[in-house]
Amino acid sequence: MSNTTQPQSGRKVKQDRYQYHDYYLMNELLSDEHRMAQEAVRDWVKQEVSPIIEDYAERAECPVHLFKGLAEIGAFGPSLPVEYGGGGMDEIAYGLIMQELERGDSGIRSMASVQGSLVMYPIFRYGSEEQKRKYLPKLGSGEFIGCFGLTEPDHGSNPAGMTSTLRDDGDAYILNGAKMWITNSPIADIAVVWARDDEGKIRGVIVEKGMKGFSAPEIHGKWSLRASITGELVFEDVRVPKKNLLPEASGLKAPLSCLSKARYGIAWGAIGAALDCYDSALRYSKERIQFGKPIGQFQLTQKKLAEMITEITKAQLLAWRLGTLANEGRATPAQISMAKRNNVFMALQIAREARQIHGGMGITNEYPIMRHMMNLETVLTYEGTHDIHLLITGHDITGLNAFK
Ligand code: TGC
Ligand code: FAD
Repeated sequence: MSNTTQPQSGRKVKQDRYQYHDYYLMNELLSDEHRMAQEAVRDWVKQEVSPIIEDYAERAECPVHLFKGLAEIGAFGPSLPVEYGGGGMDEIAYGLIMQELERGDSGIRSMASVQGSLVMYPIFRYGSEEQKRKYLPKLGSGEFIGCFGLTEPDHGSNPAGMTSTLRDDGDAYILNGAKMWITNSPIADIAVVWARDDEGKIRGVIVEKGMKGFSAPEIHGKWSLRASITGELVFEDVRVPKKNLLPEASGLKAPLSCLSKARYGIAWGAIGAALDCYDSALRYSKERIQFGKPIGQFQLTQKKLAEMITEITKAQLLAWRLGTLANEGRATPAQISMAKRNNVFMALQIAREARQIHGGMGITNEYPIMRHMMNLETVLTYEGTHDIHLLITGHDITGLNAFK
């Protein structure tokens, strides 16, 4: 991908896609630590992600080498304690880091979401001290890659229906079943896997690469999140030592609590993708001349741009307030659902409007728009679909449960 854009007017414009676009001066609400974290990640994305991401996405290849860099900038478990491989920062710093990563690409943010919120967090929250000491430093440093297996081929939105089993067999459990759509599974060293024990209770285990009967084939043919690797997890009589059971996790609440952590990060992350699309559209609208004027001078283009920054600003305020509640330990799962749903949908709408502003150029890889748009189709679906989050809000406000 070139670092310059060339609108059909023929003029070359130096592209710097890393503006704040901070319309309501949110920066004033941040601490020095927040700003430092945000800038460090923004610089890293600019140097390490943006120059290569279009190529990787085009080839549908995961830039696995970025794991080490992500670890160095503190993207894995930013709000987990330092002694357990985390960043020791607060929830707003975590959110800002996800926002800057997703400004680069949703797939890169996914790498961090899964590693930090879906692998390190369950081990931190539900694991034994031995498990924490064994796995967390390696995950935090990027030496180990992890994945999270909840979704099954026949149970996506309804994980309570899962059929994977853990049969008690002396000093081990025998794991059988299959998981589907698992981010990073083909490259993972460990998988946090959810399955039913002999009493039918949902439990979590840490499965290690190389265990007999365990395989993780890649899923090909994705038109979305192409720079992220996705696969299955297949368990055929896998003998998992009992010491790999997460002792404190019992029931569906355990994996759902991990989802809350990741969904929170996505609520912030989606703003980054929206900002990148908006920034590109704003620049293009000033450079692209039609009918003798920049297209940004037409009222219809201004309407699109003005609505974009309005929606981004609303999403930033929602994320910031959610972050302050999360810092106080008061963010509810339903509040997190509302922010995930709203902000991801907002980002997808902005990608679609930005694509229109770029005209034909908007469908090319000279601009990040189509890549973000395609990525956001996944983000709208994973970690709970757009409609599932709506029903979670519906349940919360009415007290009536659509799922039962
Ligand atoms: P339900 O009866 O509502 O809940 C069971 C228990 O869990 C509690 N709970 C939560 N706790 C923490 N955080 C949450 N988000 C929680 N949601 C529910 C709940 O209070 C209850 O506790 P208790 O004490 O009463 O036992 O369960 P349900 O079976 O009716 O399901 C509700 C529903 C549909 C909302 C839930 O199943 C759901 O969220 N479905 C969506 C599934 C989903 O999001 N899957 C994501 C898979 S992972 C993924 O996509 C990773 S992509 C990562 C990347 O690449 O970035
Ligand atoms: P389904 O549940 O079959 O839903 C299909 C449609 O039906 C949706 O529109 C849904 O909203 C709707 N629907 C379902 N139930 C209802 C209802 N009660 N009321 C109204 N509408 C309903 N999972 C993991 O465990 N780990 C991962 O790392 C992971 N990574 C992923 C990466 C990618 C690229 C993708 C695409 C998915 C990933 N997932 C992962 C799975 C993801 O969480 C599921 O795809 C998601 O939860 C939806 O499940 P499903 O695809 O089976 O859709």
